[in-house]
Amino acid sequence: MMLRMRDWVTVLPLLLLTACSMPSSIAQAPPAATPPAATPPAAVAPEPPTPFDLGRADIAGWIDEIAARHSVPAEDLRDLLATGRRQPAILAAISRPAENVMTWWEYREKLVSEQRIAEGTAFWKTHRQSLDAISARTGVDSAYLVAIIGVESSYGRRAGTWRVLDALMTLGFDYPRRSKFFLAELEQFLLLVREERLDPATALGSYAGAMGSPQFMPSSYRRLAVDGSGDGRRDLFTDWDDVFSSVANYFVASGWQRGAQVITEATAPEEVFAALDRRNLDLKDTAESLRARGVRFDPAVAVDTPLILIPAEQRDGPGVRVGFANFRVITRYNRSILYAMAVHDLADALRARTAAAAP
Ligand SMILES: [Ca+2]
Repeated sequence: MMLRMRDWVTVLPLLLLTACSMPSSIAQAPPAATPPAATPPAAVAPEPPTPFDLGRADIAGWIDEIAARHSVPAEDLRDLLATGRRQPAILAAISRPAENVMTWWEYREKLVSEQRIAEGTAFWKTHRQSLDAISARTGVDSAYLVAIIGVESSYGRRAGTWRVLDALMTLGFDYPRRSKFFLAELEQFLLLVREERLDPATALGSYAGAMGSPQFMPSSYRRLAVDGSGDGRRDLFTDWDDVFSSVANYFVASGWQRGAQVITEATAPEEVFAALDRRNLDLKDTAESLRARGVRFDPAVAVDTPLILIPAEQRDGPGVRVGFANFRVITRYNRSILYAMAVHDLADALRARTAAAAP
């Protein structure tokens, strides 16, 4: 994920959700978010960053455990972790309650903005050769690769300004509610640093520790990033071939179907809309079961096609859309139906703009 903290500090659910493989308790939090504008000034300035007390029993125990598990000297681990800083501003941000949950049309206006479409069209043009090659190889349309990077980091411009080491240590050691998750990611980060020869002093990311323009958490980075440029390293910070290949690989690993639909527009009776489970991310319906409830959409969709009925409020009232298996794939990248719809709509807008500009 994503987005400079100062712009998005109130959009916490979005930031967290974008962390690729967040656990389901976070993943199924109400879809993002609060309006990104107007963060009230903090009443009290956050405390300054400080080193961690590595002698603290839980921290010392964790270091010994990790050292033993990966056969590294505990002293080396302590030397590295001694450079980490506890960032109270991260704790303040992650603890801030989400306020108004955005409706789909509000969310869409924020994420599928004219600026993001214009920048994405230019970005696509710049990287066309690489995107086309990776798309042909993997079956993931270039428009979706560009859209993911556009939503995650504004095409790499906003990939995060926190040191990943600080973020993961702060949340792992001092945010009990998600400690287990973030300590697991810290462990993954330490392994990643070693494997990919990253510099932990300078590796930057979101305040939840997501890295590079596609905003991979360390576990996703280790599991799913690929070396698209063939130089023997997986570099999601500066190597666009690696970035595009890795996002495509994430999609493929989540079940992306080449050339298949993502979303189709639909209408539904009011009571069907009202009864929708907004947290559902699974293909619980089929074309047949939806039609039986009065949902109307493309009659060409075969009766046994697995589908999800998606709430999509419009400015003027209720709205629904129907998602296919590829829609579900996008929610694996970030477990939010609003996010997945925004990626799809941005991809559509980028395709339309790019086609219109073609000679
Ligand atoms: Ca590479």
